[in-house]
Amino acid sequence: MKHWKSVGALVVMATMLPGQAPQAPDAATAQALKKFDEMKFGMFIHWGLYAIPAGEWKGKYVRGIGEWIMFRERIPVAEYGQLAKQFNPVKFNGGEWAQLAKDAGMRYMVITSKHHDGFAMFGSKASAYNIVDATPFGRDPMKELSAACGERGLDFGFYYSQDQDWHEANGRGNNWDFPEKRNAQPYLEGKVFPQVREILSGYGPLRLIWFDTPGLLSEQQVTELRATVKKLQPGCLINQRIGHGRHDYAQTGDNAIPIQVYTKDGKWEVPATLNDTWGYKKNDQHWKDPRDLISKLCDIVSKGGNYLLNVGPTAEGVIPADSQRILRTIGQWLAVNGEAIYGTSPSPFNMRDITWRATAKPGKLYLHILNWPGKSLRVEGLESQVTKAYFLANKAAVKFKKAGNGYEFALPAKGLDENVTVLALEIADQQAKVADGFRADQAPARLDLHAWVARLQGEEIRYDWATQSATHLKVFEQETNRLLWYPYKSLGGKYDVEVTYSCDNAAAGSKFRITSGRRGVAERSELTGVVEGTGGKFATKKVAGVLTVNPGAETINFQLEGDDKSAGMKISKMTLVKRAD
Ligand code: H79
Repeated sequence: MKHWKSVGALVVMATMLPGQAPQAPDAATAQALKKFDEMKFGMFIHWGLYAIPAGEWKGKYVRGIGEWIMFRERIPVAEYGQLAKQFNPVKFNGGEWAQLAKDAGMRYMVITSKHHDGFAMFGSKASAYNIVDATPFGRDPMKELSAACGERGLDFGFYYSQDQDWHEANGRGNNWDFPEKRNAQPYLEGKVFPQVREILSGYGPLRLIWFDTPGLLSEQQVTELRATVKKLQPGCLINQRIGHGRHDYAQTGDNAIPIQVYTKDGKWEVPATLNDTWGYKKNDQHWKDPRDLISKLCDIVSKGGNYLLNVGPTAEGVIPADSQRILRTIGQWLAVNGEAIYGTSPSPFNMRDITWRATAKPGKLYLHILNWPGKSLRVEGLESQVTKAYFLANKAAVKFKKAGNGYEFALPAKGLDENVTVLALEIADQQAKVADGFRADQAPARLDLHAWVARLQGEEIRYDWATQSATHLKVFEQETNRLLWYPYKSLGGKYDVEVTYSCDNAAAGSKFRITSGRRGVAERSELTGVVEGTGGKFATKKVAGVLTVNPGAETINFQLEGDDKSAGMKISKMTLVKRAD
């Protein structure tokens, strides 16, 4: 089991924010980036042979993300490859998938042309291990999909796993069939470069290519990979996970949202799941709440990012009904409130509470009210003169007055939308003026790290808006659930830490650990303690000790250790209070 950890650590480090600056864009790339920035919302599709076992192998449930089943079960190539003979997605209809994306308000689609299992989901001359040559289906679904997207005005792109390929002796990852030392170069020349040329040639203009888990390729190899893409389609954007800083735009970790507006290093995107898997798993019914997803869309866009939400179609070629339901709910919200999402710029404000987020257009601000504050909304630090305020949902005018160093808006007792209500403001400046201390890049001295903006790592852990806390914290044998925050760049120094949580007295006693920094790095700072019972009510408790946050620390983590009692804890937020010393 030990190798899991080392693989995991490597993968995680390669996918962390903030990463290196992107390549300086040429004209074609700059134009593509502008379009990509305006789109904000896309559909990710993980579809491959792993949809057949769908999270079960030899009658046994397999934990974790479904498309990793070959790796986790150490399935030999000869055995896994047999799945191809069964792959016959007769219900596949590219037009339906593209229409779903359209109905969801998504503006682009990214689908797995080849995942880590090495199986090409397109007709490939470079490797017979592909959907046209190795399955009874015998069709190239990617042709149909790219055409269906084109017809509906959706941009199209491919995911391609460049370094990990468990089907190949010289691909990374499969050490059960291929224990000998790998040599990546023949694999790159024999499979990766030819296949990348194929997907860039046969499927129309690609908005982007999405590489993943860069791992161990050399700078020279990655440079060559980039050149292979740009030679065929100069305007095809390359994501950060190509490695070595050879990207056009950045990624956060999977399901990870940074807590601050994050624009200095260029465009970025959050890849995320609707349940706990990318590839289809028949037993994963841990669907995320549309309200949470809509709120996260607002949050991400307010910070300058795009949201790439995943569906995992079945082996028959059907997108699960729950995924469709969730996406259509988001689409209905966007049909009313899209003006506050598409083509907007990031919030000029920093993120000091959970109540609202903002996006901007020239002369306008959109306040996305996530957590209804009651009869009035205070917006502190807004110095521009507001000339008009109204809800996007009904265009009804909203009364407001100057208050403190900002404004106060009079609200009805309840929101207009059960998810997020958007309040549009017209302001006298093209760009909102914001007071010192409230601007996007300025971390407040008392910083609430809400569980809502944490990356929730592990199966089943969820944010629950009703209690405003992360629930279902469990300690699994291998993968402890964790909450992880990506700190402000301006954060640094010594902090007192408070935790707001609830725990039944009977469930108390689990150990917790709070860390700042990076695993295995000397400047890592750590606090530990024992979860005390709170009688099931939310309470704020100060943690003993002082947390040191080094500027540039990658993450701040909260995790439980020890025993199953931890399942009784609900965590609402962690607060960092800057110390004078
Ligand atoms: O394509 C999706 C994932 O398959 C891919 N990125 C998204 C977009 C991805 N590659 N690596 N990872 C995600 C990190 C995976 C870590 C884990 Fe494991 C896989 C945790 C559990 C299974 C490897 C095996 C590390 C621990 C056990």
